Amino acid sequence: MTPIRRQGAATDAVAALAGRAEALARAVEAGGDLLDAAAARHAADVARRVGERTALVGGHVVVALAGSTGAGKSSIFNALVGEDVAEVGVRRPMTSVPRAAVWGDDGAGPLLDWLGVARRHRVAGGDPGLAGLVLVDLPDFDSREAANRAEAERLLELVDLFVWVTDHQKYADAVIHDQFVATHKAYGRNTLVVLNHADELPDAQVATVVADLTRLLEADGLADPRVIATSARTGRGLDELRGAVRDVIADHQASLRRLQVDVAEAARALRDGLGTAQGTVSREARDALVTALSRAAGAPAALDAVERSYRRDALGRTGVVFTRWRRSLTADPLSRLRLDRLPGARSAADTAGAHVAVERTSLPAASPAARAEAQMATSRLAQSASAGLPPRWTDAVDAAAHPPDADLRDALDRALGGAVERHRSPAWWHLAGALQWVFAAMVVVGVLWYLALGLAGWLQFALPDVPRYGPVPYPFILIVAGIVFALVVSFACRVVAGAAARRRRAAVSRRVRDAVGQVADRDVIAPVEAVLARHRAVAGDLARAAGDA
Ligand SMILES: Nc1nc2c(ncn2[C@@H]2O[C@H](COP(=O)(O)OP(=O)(O)O)[C@@H](O)[C@H]2O)c(=O)[nH]1
Ligand SMILES: [Mg+2]
Repeated sequence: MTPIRRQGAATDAVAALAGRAEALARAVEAGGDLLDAAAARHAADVARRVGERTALVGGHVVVALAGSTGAGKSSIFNALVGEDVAEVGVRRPMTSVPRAAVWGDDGAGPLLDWLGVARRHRVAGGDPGLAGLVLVDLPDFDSREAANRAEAERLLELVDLFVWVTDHQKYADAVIHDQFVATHKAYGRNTLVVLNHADELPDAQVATVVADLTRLLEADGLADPRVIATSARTGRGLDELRGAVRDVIADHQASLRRLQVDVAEAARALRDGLGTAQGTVSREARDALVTALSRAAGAPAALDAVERSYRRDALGRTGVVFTRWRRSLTADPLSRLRLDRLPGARSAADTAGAHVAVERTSLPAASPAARAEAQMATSRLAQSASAGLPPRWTDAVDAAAHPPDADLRDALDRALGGAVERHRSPAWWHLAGALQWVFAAMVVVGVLWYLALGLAGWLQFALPDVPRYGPVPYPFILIVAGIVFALVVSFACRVVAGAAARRRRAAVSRRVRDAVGQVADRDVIAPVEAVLARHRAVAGDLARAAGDA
């Protein structure tokens, strides 16, 4: 591989890592307070760290010697450096502040600043295979000083390669395994384990302890752990350790791999608390909601009024002329509810858009039962839409599904007012109405005729015979026929009007349903879908950050 191609591959890898870190940052941003707060904070730190670390040029590899007191971290540090730089503790721990040694050309200053390591040593000359190595001697992580432990943990977040240093006395300590090795098991490829103080045991026992330690590391979750037995006193195993570090440096990917794992782990932690959205708002849930909202908005009362008003007008226009006055004694049901907008007139909802002073209808307030039913349909819709999501998200979906009560009531009232309008008068009303006037006129003419005959007789006029059909006089025929025809037409129209009123009710009911459906879509379903879309966006970005998409 030529250096140029390698460089190209490296920039590709950096770009891929940056893309994942961006996806992680986006997920944290989009998820906001719906994510686990601690995991989100950590993820944001990781995303920031990726930017910071990849911006540091120089291709250095940061290797940390970590372990418990007396394991020999500082001694190994000195042995690798080739000078006694770090204090070695005989009885008590000596290292409370991290110390770094840098191999090769300088230029690691910004990196060491970023690591926050102030004590620095430059290794001039030395093994050219180690050029670029930044070796850090960490404070003991079992230190009784909480500050030392915290400092070790802080640096463990930043370094590229972990070298866990232990010895035959402490290698099985739970602290090492549970708190450090196991929690860093995802970085298996960036991990070495050193069993120091090997000179204190016979060779056969060293092999046994290495095997035992390897087993424990596997139990911690490390795949294929590499254990190197060393002695800082005799120099045993140090060449092997140096070789292992050299390999990591030559690989050029250690820092990217560490960050990649950081990003993937942070994404995985967030995904653990994210659940999986099962779907969106179902057709049935929407239908149930629209039905319940229509009822709560007073649609049944409005539709009753539509039907009754139609029938009332039909009978008024087509009924017997002499009995029409009775109808004027009762109010029109649509007017009473202020739903009597004329067809074609712009409705309140059309002009309102938002909150222009809008005429309210006079529909009665929803009954407690209708209101409870609407609440239940809303909650059910939220529940089914948020199935599979953890509580924080289901709460958010539920909140999105419940707009302020008064706003929803207003919107529904406007929707109803816009959907209901007064019927037009169909042609058959006019025809039947005209006929009724003709029949009324026949009756009036017949009656007047008799009155004229009576008056003429009283005044002793000699009159010609009244025309007759057989024995029946014409005025009598006029009166009877007028009444009979009027009753027949009135009855027929009553039958037709009943059916037409039901059809009218059905037509208006569809319009009401559409209008209420629009309110449900805008004020309930769209906000719910928005939360689900937010969940999808977060899940997608986390999958990308974890490298699964
Ligand atoms: N016998 C033996 N003693 C060692 C070895 N490595 C370190 N020591 C001693 O163990 C003590 C603690 O070593 P130190 O490097 O300070 O350990 P640290 O606390 O991990 O930094 C010192 O007295 C060292 O001389 C080793 O491989 N063999
Ligand atoms: Mg030390």
